[in-house]
Amino acid sequence: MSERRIIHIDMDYFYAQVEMRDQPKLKGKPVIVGGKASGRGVVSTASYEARKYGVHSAMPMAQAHKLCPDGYYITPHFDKYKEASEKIMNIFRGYTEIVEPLSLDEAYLDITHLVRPDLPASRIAQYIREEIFQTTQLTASAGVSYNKFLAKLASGMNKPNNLTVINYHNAHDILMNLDIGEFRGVGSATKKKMNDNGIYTGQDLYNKSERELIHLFGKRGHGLYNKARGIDDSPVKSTRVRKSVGTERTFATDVNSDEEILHKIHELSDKTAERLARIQKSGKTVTVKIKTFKFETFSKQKSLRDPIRNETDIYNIAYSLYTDLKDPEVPIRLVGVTVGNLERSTYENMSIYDFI
Ligand code: TTP
Ligand code: MG
Repeated sequence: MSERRIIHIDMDYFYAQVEMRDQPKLKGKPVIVGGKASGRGVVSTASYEARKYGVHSAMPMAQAHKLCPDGYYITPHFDKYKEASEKIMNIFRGYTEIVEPLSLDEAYLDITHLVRPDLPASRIAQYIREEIFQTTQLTASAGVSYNKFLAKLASGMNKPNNLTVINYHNAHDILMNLDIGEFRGVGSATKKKMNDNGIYTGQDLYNKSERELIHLFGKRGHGLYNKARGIDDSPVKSTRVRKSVGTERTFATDVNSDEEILHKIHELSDKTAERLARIQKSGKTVTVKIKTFKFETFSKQKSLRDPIRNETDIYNIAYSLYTDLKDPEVPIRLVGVTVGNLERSTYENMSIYDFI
């Protein structure tokens, strides 16, 4: 398999972080999100402050209460987590089409095609983390490497709010020192069997022959042998084809000035063009959305004969849609520009972003 660049992104203490964002008095406090302590509720997750008390995911709530009696206990708000999740997945898809979500808060991204000598994978990962924070006010950790196994390992190494790179220089040392339980696919039963056979670390695993591992673990033996060597050829499996690319912004205060709103639409058209260029797509529909100060949403769409992707074309159409849509009396709080009905770009409709 040729050289790849993979990012694994995982939000930090996800449910708890969302709750702490929305209730600032919880900042820096031990926060535990989960079911009720009565009955059989378990911990969904805990803030890092609560983890210091030994509280962790899947622990019975009653036990968490014993370990951390002064913690702040919150029942989950799944709609909020879902909303944040959609936002981050949307950000990922603005960078690459090859996104494999693993859960609400976690995904693999194959960004091989985006990397350039002046734009290393780690910088792209940093941009993604920044965009997540700007959009959701939540922090994420990222791991960057040349395969999925190592990217995921990396993202967990310096949590929370960090970026970790595993490359050909440091991979071997990291793997040799790794507890055997940290290898992907090694659950508690396998871990016990490993320990029974004298395997406690990556180094111990590395020292076993492939034949021995196949003898002990059957079909999985080959994969384990490779993991100890940092080899993992599994592809990032994207789960859906992207149908549109859009960007939206909420104003700090409700706005009624056409000049200001059109300025924003110009920026959003630029941003959308940039995203289209990254994924090498053009689209045949442009949609402008506005949300009024009363939270009513209106949108208007135009379908085109030929696909477009450059910032000027997008802006021109968005401009006319906006003038049709906007009521001069009504201040707005949010504006969005989306290009849909996507297809692969041809040279003629490329934008300046293709040449920088
Ligand atoms: P994780 O990413 O495993 O954990 P986390 O984001 O809370 O913390 P971190 O990544 O910083 O270690 O899981 C994501 C969310 O999934 C988590 O916030 C809550 C939910 N979850 C459960 O409901 N039950 C579980 O057993 C686990 C592991 C997670
Ligand atoms: Mg997480």
